[in-house]
Amino acid sequence: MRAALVLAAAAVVLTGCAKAEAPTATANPADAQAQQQVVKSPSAPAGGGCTIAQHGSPKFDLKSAVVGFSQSEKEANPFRIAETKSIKDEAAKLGIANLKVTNAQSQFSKQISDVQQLIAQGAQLLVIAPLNSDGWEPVLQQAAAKKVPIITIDRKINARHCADYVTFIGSDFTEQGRRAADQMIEALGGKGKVAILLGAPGNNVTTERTNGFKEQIAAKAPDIEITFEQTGEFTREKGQQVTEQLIQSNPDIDGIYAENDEMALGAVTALKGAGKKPGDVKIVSIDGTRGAVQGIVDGWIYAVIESNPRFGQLAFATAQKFLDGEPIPEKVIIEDREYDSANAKDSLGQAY
Ligand code: GZL
Repeated sequence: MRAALVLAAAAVVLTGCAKAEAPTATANPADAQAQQQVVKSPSAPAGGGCTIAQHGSPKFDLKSAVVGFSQSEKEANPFRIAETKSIKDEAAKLGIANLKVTNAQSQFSKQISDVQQLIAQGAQLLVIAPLNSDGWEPVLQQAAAKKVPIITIDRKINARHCADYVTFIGSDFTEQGRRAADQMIEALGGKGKVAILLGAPGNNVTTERTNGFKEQIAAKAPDIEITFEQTGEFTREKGQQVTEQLIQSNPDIDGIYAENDEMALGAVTALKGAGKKPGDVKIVSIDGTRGAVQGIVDGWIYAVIESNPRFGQLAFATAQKFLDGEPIPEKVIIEDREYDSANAKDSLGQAY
């Protein structure tokens, strides 16, 4: 049942229909809601998508294939832990016995060499969670020479659809920024001074989350002023450090937009250290980790926009459709849920 549902979802995605709701059954009912992936596909690209014939990859049986998964950041961040688990769990469910997993420990040069090694070890399919959007040429050339298909998840790479990568599966990060802005506008009643804890530079996630937030604030809340922005590099330690500086330089700050939960939780630690009380500064964040959703329950965080890391089912279903000769769209967008004071307590189980 589940496999059929997931493939059905992928089929809907692959044929470019507007939207599919594919509640996928899972072994663990508690995960059922969390793993429900609502996928919608933008209109299929003019070329009708990427087929295995166009790509040039040989056909192979996914179950007996060597599959390489390249994770980007160290697994201190629950987003990364959940993402890697999702890939491993789905590979196990599908009986893919030869999954090779690497972790670049947040070092881009290591991620490049990790993937080059996976190719040298005979990977027939690569699933990559890219740390950066640029600098992939050496890997792309090596993969193309061996006709190894690449599926990118989570972040985009600046490369050619089909010639370099089969598809990108991830969230609409600009929309996440807009939704975070809507929550911040509500939290501040439409006016006040806001700081942005920017994500790490060099990837589309930071760029799009920032642009989406700023566009929405400009369009909907002219009385909200963005008076501070600095990267917290998506880490808790840096998020705390930057917020400690922020409190000193901008003691009248009303709100903090953290571009991921790890930085938001670092900010909470800094606010506590400065003697602030829950709600003194309104924090809106993105990811949907358990710690941040608990922060809503405790009053320290106002709202969290989910960035769904559970790519496993869709990544392998999309790979199978590719191997079956179906055209694969340039991107497959997963919809994200939202947490606020109204649902946080009851939804903790869906957080990761
Ligand atoms: C989003 C992902 C981001 C997460 C952060 O898809 O790339 O990177 O939101 C992580 O937690 O650092």
